[in-house]
Amino acid sequence: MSSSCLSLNGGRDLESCERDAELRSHNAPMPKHIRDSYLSFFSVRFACANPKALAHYHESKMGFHTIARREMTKDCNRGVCSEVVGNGGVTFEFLGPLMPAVRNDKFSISGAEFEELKRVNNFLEKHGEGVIDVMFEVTECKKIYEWAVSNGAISIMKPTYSKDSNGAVLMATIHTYGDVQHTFVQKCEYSGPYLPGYTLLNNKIPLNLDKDHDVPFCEIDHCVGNQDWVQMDSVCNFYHKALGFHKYITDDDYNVVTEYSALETTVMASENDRIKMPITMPAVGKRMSQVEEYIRYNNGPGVQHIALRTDSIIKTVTEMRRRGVEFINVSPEYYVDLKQRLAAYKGTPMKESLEELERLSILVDFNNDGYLLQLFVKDHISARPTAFYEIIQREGARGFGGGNFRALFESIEREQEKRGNLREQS
Ligand code: TYF
Ligand code: FE
Repeated sequence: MSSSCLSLNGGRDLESCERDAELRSHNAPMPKHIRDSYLSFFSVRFACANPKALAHYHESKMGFHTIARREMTKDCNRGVCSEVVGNGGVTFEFLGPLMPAVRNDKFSISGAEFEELKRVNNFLEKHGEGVIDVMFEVTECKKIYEWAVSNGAISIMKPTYSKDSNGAVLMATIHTYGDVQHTFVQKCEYSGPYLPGYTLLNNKIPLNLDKDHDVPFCEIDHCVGNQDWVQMDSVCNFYHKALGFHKYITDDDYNVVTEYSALETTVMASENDRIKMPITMPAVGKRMSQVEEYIRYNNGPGVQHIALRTDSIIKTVTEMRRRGVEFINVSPEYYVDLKQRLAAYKGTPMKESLEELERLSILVDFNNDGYLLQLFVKDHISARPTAFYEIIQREGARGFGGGNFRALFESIEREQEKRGNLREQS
């Protein structure tokens, strides 16, 4: 039995793990034509108590607009309702349970709807509000699903068509770390704004939006998954064997910072590198790592941050700050040090002024490929100190901000300390 089966078996018995192991294709990598069928992130689904409230937060603070919703109707959407918001190429869906997951003949609800209701309720009870499904757009849903399941992935939904007047979509869902899922979405000449079966909304004019006040985002850049002490290798193996992802190599040296924040990261990516899923694990250090704090409050592994890529971070951050969003601030010495480091930098010239970046507390990292600008939202998405957003602009650099890790993690620790969750380890 492989270790990925051990840690990701969702409590299954040995026998069913062994059956899967037999099906597993003798260590061969996923064939290239299947690996090539991953296109990009499609959407991220959150489990939450009140989808309209979370959608409103994203509209008012982050410039999203509501594009669709799943409403309770006579004959469908009886278990979970949702709000779908978008900004540029970023799409989020907020799922909220319509009732407790207790079978009751008074409610007419289909088997599949009841299963989804159970998953959302279970997620909320165990983890609070957070990311339940990271969805990928693909061109070969069935092939990816079948490869994944025969290489150890636990199925949640086998490939299933759904359609409406805008066309059809083929979707399948598997289980990944914690209680997080991946759904593979294959559009079959589908022209609607999200998925079949949703009520489409035309209110493309979000709150406060005139041209000078938008919050530009392009796409989801990466989604980081926090693991607990033993699962790192098995999770990375799972992304490689079952999903056909590869290890994405960058210059970032996560080990340099273990003294401060005690974590280790391996970035797993799709063939075209457009889907990046860094996998992070706590490491032994002097202090309680931010990953440990997450694991404790999330009650296990889960998605820790979602990085949203923008092509004008100054505009995005200025507007988010104007709307009242607070960001993690690094110490002023960071910019003294940065100026010295930049003086020796011969790469891509920076379009942005350092004064403005400093005023907005934006972090800068650079190497031979180019530079990147990044910043982290201070408040978490839910009540718990768990998931949060990163804002990132890439100008050639393909890393994750390695040069900022030390200053960033020290700032994150200051916030952790305020919560009473930073202890010296003995
Ligand atoms: O994605 C990254 O690697 C960077 C840095 O808990 C980072 O955004 C890594 C771990 C973490 C916070 C930030
Ligand atoms: Fe990140």
